[in-house]
Amino acid sequence: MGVVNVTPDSFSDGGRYADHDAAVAHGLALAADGADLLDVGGESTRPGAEYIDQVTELARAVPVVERLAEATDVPISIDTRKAAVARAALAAGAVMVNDVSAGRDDPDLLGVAAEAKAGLVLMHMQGTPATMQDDPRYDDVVGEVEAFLAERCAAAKAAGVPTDALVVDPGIGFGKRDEHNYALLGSLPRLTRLGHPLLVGTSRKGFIGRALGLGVDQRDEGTAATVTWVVERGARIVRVHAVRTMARVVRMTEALLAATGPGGTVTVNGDRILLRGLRVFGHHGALAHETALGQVFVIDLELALDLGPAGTSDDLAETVDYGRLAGHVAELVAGRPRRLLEAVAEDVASLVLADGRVDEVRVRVAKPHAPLPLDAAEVAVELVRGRDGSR
Ligand code: PMM
Repeated sequence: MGVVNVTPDSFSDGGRYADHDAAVAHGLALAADGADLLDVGGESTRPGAEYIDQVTELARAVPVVERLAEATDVPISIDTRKAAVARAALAAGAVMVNDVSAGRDDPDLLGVAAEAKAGLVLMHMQGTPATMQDDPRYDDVVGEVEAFLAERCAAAKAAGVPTDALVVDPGIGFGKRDEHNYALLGSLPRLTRLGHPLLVGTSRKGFIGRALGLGVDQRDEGTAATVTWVVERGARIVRVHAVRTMARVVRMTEALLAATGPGGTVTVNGDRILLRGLRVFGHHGALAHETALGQVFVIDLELALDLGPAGTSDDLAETVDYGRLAGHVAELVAGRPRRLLEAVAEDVASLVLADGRVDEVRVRVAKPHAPLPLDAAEVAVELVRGRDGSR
């Protein structure tokens, strides 16, 4: 997805394409450079940017959409938070709406996308562009972004947008500190499990500038590193400024993936074997009566591995036999007493990863009858371990 900003103040190419002729020429150049999508925006959403009125945004973006739609077959998306702008751009030839507010700023936008049978990008943002970088805070950024995107997908579906029209985006740099951006970039496979194509926009953003100590016009190599990273982890669309360079980076990353399969700790295709609610009697605990009397532990497992070979061959030998695995885990948990649930979970993770086909495992160990001073529904620990020892 190539960026065509028709704004005087966008952080990267702001001002240069403010004029319609120049924006159209830039869009056509991006199309020639290999863009699969052109994202036309008339409102800057860079940190600190002020809200602009509908009339200005319409006047900036819609003529550019119209002229690009006439001049190229590359599909066009409209980057807007306003239903009226989305409606006019769709009428002018756009086929997708990219809403950085995910339908919250103008709830009519969801209905507009539904009616036009358009694609719809729902992005996470904490706050608004004017204030989002003031003091972003999260308890669990990945969990919160995941829950937000799931909720916005449900809202879009309720407004009539078909499931297969939805694209989700973690909103890199939108109400996020660097640590939040990195946490999200490290957890993209989890977001792919929402079941919608994942769009990621890292191009020339501030966290790259801070990592390299470089200004906005010198961040394309840093952007290239992030593009490889996100494609390997399941992103289907990357929103970039330097289309020719990044199209090559994507093609090379895809060639590597095709030849070698996904590396690292996580299967890029999101394949999983789930084993939930395995109840085992064991003697783990920090208290003497727990070790003496024992109690029930409930284990949930999620294994990331490529299920393609077994799916094709229909041969159990090509995959993890979950029946056998359940037996081995039950034996382990019923065996050596451990003081902490963390240690039990770590033991189980090591056992699962002993099968070299498993790229990553999520282990959850719950103690339904934990001796707690207060009334609590459940106590559990959960950890994720990768084949290469990553956490
Ligand atoms: N980033 C910008 C603008 N629009 N839309 C989506 N879906 N995702 C993004 O990451 C995103 C976006 C900011 O970059 P710009 O000012 O260069 O357009």
